[in-house]
Amino acid sequence: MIARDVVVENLIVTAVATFLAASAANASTIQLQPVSDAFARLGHSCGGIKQQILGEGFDDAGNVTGYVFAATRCGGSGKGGGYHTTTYSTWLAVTWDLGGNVVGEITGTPDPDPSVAGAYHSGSLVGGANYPTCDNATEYDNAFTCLSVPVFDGTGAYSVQTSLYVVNQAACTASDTSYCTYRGILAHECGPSCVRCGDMDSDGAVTASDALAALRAATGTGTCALQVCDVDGSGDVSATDALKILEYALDPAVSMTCQ
Ligand SMILES: [Ca+2]
Ligand SMILES: [Ca+2]
Repeated sequence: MIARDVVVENLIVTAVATFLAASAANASTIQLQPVSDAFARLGHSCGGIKQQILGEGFDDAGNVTGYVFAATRCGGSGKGGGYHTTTYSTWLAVTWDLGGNVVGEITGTPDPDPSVAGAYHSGSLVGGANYPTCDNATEYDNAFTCLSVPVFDGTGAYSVQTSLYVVNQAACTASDTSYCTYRGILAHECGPSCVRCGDMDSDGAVTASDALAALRAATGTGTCALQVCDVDGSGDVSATDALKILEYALDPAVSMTCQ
């Protein structure tokens, strides 16, 4: 068995060297969907309804919570031949399932401004502390995207955040978001408290790096919890587990069984 493990180990080291550079975390992300009946909520639809979608967090049932700001601008001839537009808008408190589909909505509550989900308007600068990826240095920067700090659910496997795309910073304000676009983003990944079978480094993906870490644990130069690295359920961590992790990294159809 020792000789076999040496062979397996050599195989893994060679394969790791080959595939390590190509390995990367691959958390999947989807967008939270707009509400389908915004027209009914607004009572008007003139030239389309724009929806700002802001992710907030998770409820006790594990569904995603957030807000949608729906608005439509209606133009018309005013008295005396002048032209004016009327904007009809409403806030919706929305719940989405983990597929990003709307599963519940309440109109008009609690009338938040966009800062509720991390958007922050400080004077003429858009972004702020809740959007750490903003790199707009001056009020004259335009056409940039920021991401809010992700909020994880109780399992640490899902996170929601808001992306903010600013078209015109000067025109994008808390009261007029015509020149900004907010989108709720739901990611399926491993956060700090997430334990995934084979994902030794908890980065949300099983890669050759995890196989190498498991190999180190198997050879006594590292440690790894059984529920993460004993992927064949044998009760210990061996080079066989490392090989299986590597096989899974290359082909997710390979089955792993952690306790
Ligand atoms: Ca990993
Ligand atoms: Ca094992």
